[in-house]
Amino acid sequence: MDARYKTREIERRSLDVDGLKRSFLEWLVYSVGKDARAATRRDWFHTVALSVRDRLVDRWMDTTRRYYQEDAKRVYYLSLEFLIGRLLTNSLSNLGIMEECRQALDRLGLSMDEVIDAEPDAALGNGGLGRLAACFLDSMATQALPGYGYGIRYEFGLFEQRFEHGWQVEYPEQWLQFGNPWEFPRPEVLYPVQFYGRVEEFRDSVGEKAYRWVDAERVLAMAYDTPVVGYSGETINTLRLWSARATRDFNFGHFNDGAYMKAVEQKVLSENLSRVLYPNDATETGKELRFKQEYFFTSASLQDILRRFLQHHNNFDDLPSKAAIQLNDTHPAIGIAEMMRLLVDQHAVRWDRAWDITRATFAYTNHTLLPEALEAWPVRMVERVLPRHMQIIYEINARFLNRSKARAAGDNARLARLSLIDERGDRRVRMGNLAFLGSHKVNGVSALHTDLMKQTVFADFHQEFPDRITNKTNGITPRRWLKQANPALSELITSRIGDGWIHDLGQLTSLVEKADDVVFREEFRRAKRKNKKRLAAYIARQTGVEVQVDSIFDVQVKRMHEYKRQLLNLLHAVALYNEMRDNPMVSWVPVTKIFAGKAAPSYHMAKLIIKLINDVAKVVNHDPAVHDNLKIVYLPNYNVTAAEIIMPAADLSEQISTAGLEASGTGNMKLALNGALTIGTLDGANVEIREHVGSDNIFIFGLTAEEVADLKAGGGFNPREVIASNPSLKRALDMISTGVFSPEDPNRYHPILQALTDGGDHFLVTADFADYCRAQEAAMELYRDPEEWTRKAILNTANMGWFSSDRTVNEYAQEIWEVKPVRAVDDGGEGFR
Ligand code: D6G
Repeated sequence: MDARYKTREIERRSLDVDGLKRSFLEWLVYSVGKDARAATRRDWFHTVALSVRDRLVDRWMDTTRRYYQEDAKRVYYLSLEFLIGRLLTNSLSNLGIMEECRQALDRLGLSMDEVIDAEPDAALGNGGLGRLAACFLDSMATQALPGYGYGIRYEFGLFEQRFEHGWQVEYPEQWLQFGNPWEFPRPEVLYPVQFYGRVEEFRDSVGEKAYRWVDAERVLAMAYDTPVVGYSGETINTLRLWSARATRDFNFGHFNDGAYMKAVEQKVLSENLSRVLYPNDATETGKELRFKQEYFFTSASLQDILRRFLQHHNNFDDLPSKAAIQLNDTHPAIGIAEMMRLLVDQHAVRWDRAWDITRATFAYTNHTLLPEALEAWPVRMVERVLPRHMQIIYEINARFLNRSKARAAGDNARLARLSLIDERGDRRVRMGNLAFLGSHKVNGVSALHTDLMKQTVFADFHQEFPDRITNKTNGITPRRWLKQANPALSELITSRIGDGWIHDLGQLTSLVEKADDVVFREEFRRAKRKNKKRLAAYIARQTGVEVQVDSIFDVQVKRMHEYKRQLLNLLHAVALYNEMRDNPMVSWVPVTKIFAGKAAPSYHMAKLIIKLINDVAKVVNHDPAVHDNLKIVYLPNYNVTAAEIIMPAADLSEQISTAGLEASGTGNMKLALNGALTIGTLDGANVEIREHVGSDNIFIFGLTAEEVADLKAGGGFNPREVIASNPSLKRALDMISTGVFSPEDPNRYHPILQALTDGGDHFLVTADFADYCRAQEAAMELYRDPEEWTRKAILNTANMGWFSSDRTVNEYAQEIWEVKPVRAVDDGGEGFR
C-alpha cells in the first residue's frame, strides 16, 4: 500500500490532539486543495469537517451492517422538513472530541470559534415541526434505534431575513453555495417519480381488472446521505435526502429539433422540485409545486424502503414487522395511496391484503388544529397530477364509507365529515382524513392538543376508531440544547451530578435539592450571566443596540404568527414604557425585550407586526426618559444557530399563544431547560411544563382553552369594551393609531388596530392583556430577589428532564413503532468514548 495512504488510514481513526492536527494539515492540502498560507476560514471549516467525517464512516457502516445482520425492524421518519442547523459542533460533541479539536486548531494558530462560525445552517425547515424531526434523529441514534430520516435536499433552505427600514425582506439562503462536506451523494441510488399522464385498465394474468399509469412525465430522485451521530458515537444512522434530476432522455426530442434552449428549460423545470423549501409555517399554500414536492420525496422514500425490505424478504406480509413509517404531519400523507399503488399495481398484492399491510406500517403525527393549515388538495389537481392515486383514494373512501354507513344509521352529515373528499364547493381531498384512515396510530404532540384532536378535527374518526389516537408529547435533545448550547451550565451540572444526564435527562432531578444551596445558586447565576454577556455581544453586533446584562432578558423567539401573540408582548412593552416615563423616580427593574422569528413572505399582518416592533424599538431605545430601563430588540434571521445563543441567556420565556392554538411548542422546553422561567398561557406543552416544574415556578395567565371555546361559542366578547375599560391598553393602542411610533406614516398600523377592534380580536389579545400585565409584574417583582429567582430557575432546569426527546422517541418506539434498539457488540474499549 502507498505509504501516504497508510498514514491517512491511521490518522483517520486517531482522536487525540496530534492525530487531529496531522490530519487537518493533510486534509487541507489533499482534500480541499489549499496551502495553509492561502487557506480561508471556510477552507479550514471544510478541512475540519472532512476530517471529522472520516472518523464517523467506520461506525456508520458498522451500524448499517448491524441492522442488516439482525434483520432489524427499522423506523422511517418521513418529513418535508429537517431543521438541522450546524453539524460540526454537534459531531464533535457527540464524538466527545470537542476539546481535542480545539487544541489541535490552537496548535495551528486557529480559533475554533471562527472555524465553527464558517459553517452555514442547514435550514431545511420552518420551525417547530422541522426542528422536532432533527431532535428525533439525534435521539434515535443515541438510543441505538434503527431510525432513518427521509426528506428533500432543498437547494435553498428557509429564506434569510433582513430588516430594511424595519421591514422584513427575504433573501435566498444559499447553504450549498460552497459545498456541503457532511453529505455523500449517491448517484446510483436513483428512483423514477411520475406525474400527470392517464390510467389504463387491463386484465391481469388471472383475468382480474388491473390498472396501469401511462404517458406520465418522469423525474428522477437521487439520494444524498448524511450520517446522524448518536451521543458517544456508538450508533450512526442515516438521513437520506432526495434531489430532483431530469431523466437522461429529457432532451432527446428537442435536440433532434435543434431546440437546445427548450430542452434545457425542461431540465430546469423538473429539477425545480427540490429547489426551494416553502416558507410557510402552519398556513398552507395551494401550490401545485408543493404538492409535487410532497409526492416526489414520499414516492422515492417508499421505493427505497421496499427495495431494502425486498433484499431479505419476498413476502409483503412481513413488511409491518420490518418497517414502521411515521408521517410527520400530512405532508407525506399521499404515501398511503402510493404504498397501495406500489403493492397493488407493481407487486400484485390483493387490495384487502395491501390495505392491512399499509395500515399496519403507517402512523401519523398531527401538528396543528388550525383549519387553514390542514391540507386539502383540489380533486381536480390531484386527478391531473396523480391520476392513479385519485382512483385509489376514491376506492379507499368507498370501502370505508360503506363500512361506516351501517354505524352512521342515516346520519349523512357524519358520513360527509368522515369522507376523504370534502364535497362542499370546490371538491377537495382531505389529507388529514387520508392519513388517519391509513394509519394504525395517530398522535398529537401534547396532552392538551391530543384531547382537542379527539374533541374537534378528529371527533368522528375517534368514535370510529377509539384506540387509534394516542399522545406523544414533544421533546428536545439535551445534547444540542443543553450540552452544546450551554457549556457553562452543562459543566456546572456535570461537576455536581456527573454526566449521566446527557443521555438520561431525568437525572437532573438530583439538582432539586441544590436549589436551596446558596453556593450552587451563585454558580448557577454566574453561568447565566456568562450566557447573557454572550447574547448581549451578539445583540450589539446584530442590531447595534447596547443592552444591560443585569436587566431581565425577556425572550420571545419563534415564528411570527398572530396566534403566538407577539403583539400582546409588544403592547405590554408600550404600557411599561409609559409607566416608566410617568414615574421616573421609581427604581424600575430593567427589562430587555428580545424578539426573533421570521414571518411567511405572504403573511402581511405578521410582517406588519414585525415593522411595528421595530418602530416601537426605535422610539423606546432612544428615549432618555426611560434611562435605559427598557430596551427592545428584534434579532434578524432567527435560525438554529441564533437559538443556541439565545436560549441559554433567557430569564423569562414568552409562551403566550391564545389557548387551544399552539399544539405543543418546543422552544418553551429549550428555554425552561436552560433555566428561564415561563410566562405563558395554559396551551400546548405549557400545561405539562407547569405540572413538572410546579405552579409556583411558572407565571400562568389568561383564558384557558375551554374558556376561549366558551367565549367564542357564546359570542359574548366585545374588544372595544375591554379596551375602554383598561386605560393603559387604551393609551398604548392610541399611541400606535395616532402615529407616535410612525410619524412619517401615521396610518400604517390601522390594519392591526382594525383586527383588534372591528375584526373581533380573533386571537383575544385585548381579552388577555390585563392578566398578562399582572403576570409580568409578578415576574419583575420576583426578579428583585435574585436568590428566589435563581431558586425557581434551578427548579425549572431540574424538573425539565421529562421533556428530553429521548423520552418521546422511546414512547414512539414502544407504543407506535414497536422497534427495539440494536446495540453494537462491545468492542473491548476500541470505540468512541
Ligand atoms: C448509508 C450508510 C451506508 C450504506 C448506505 C446504503 O449511506 O453505510 O451502505 O446507506 O444502505 P441501504 O440503503 O442499502 O440500506
